[in-house]
Amino acid sequence: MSRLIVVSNRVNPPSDTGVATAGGLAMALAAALRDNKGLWFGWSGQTVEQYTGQISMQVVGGVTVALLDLEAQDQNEYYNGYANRTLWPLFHYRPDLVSYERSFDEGYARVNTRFAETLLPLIGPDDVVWVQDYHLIPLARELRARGVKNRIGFFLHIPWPARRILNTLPHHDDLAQSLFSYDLVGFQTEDDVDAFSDYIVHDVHGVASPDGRLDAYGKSIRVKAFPIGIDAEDFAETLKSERATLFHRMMIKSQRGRKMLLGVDRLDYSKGLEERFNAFDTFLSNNPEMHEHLFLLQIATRSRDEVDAYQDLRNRLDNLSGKINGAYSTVDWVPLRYVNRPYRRDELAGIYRSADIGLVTPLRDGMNLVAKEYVAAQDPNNPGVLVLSQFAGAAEHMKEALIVNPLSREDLSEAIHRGLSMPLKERKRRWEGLYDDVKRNDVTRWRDAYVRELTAAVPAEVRTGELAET
Ligand code: ADQ
Repeated sequence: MSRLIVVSNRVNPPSDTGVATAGGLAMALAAALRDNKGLWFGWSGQTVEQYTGQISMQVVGGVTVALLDLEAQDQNEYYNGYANRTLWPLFHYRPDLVSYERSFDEGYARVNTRFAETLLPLIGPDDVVWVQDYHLIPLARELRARGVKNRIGFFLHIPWPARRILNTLPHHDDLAQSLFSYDLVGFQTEDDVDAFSDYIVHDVHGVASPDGRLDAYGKSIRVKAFPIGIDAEDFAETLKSERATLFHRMMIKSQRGRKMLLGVDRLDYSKGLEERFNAFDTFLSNNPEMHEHLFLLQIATRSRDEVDAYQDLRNRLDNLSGKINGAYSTVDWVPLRYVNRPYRRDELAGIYRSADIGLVTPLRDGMNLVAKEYVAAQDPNNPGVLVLSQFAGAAEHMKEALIVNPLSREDLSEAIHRGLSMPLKERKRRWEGLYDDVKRNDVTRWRDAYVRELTAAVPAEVRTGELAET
């Protein structure tokens, strides 16, 4: 029987005690690895003075994990550098925030080589390797160069950019070419598949077939959208937990009859937080009669603090929230509650449930699981309204949300107004459609669909042979 090996930058299976803090993705991957005695390989998150290539194997929550330590230079150039200062902003359509240095490129290549060298001896003849996300795009090429013939798949959790954006990256062709060492390349949405095909067809003169194959660089790969979901069943259980109930009650009490708008995001410029605050400001300015009847709770947990763009954003949001509260607060009312501390999954579930409007308004997002969690947390008899950015991958199928352009303050402000005055019947109708999708297209379905497709893929060797014959 073939074994699954998952490779990702960080490895975080839920420990027996830490289930409440683990995300749905980690739980779904961990379940698959437990089921077929698989392996999860990645960076330990630790740096050492001198790289040794030693891996430490441990069993966490029933999952075997193999962890590699990197050097501080690797962390700076590969993780903080190429992954988070170059690829992340570029793939989120922010070329203005991209920094590119040759040392980042070198660090990215070096770490991918280190991953390949240390993973190589762990791969058995029938194993299937599944690589996650933008940190590790060239990994399959490195493994192939070392003779690995196994099926190797890749899934990109973030958007694939339009080709004119990708063109601004030095050596973009090399990055795209490295994806042709995989058997299956999975994206979040049809839009991402189209953007990648468009680049391959127009910039590389490759050929796209209607059955989802892309031929280029003398190779043929399968490309497909696999929209990720949440673990809806587990989320429903979490919602019933004591802690979720406690948080729900606490929020209702603290609302004192006021409507609550809610945002939950990592503090990241792709999430559209500034635009959301500005739209809320516009809403308050245009609707003075609503003052004191509602507030916005924004939970934005700090992330990637080492990167300047994140510190700048944090400063701007601190200013903006202060400005809004200074302008509108009364002795008895604060319109914007802006919170930077993280919350556990069960706590979040209770908070989501008490929100009348879920504001999910990223400027770009691969999928956005917060939108799905918000829907899953609602009371079917009195559901809240999801306001969703047209630029979130989730908008491709969550059509019953109020879809907005987050770049327009007026659009967003009007959507808030519409959500607040939406009759119960319409709220229920929209929510039922959304919840049906969240339940059906959950993370287990995503994982199983991907692994099934990868396991069935024709191995690279055979395909390349066929191409050479034609
Ligand atoms: P993220 O950019 O992290 O993920 P998202 O999908 O919104 O974005 O959130 C992932 C998880 O983090 C959710 O389960 C959410 O509950 C949790 N989370 C977010 N903000 C939080 C906060 N302030 N406090 C506590 N928990 C918080 C990347 C891509 C997404 C894609 C996912 C999965 O950027 O587009 O949906 O991977 O593929």
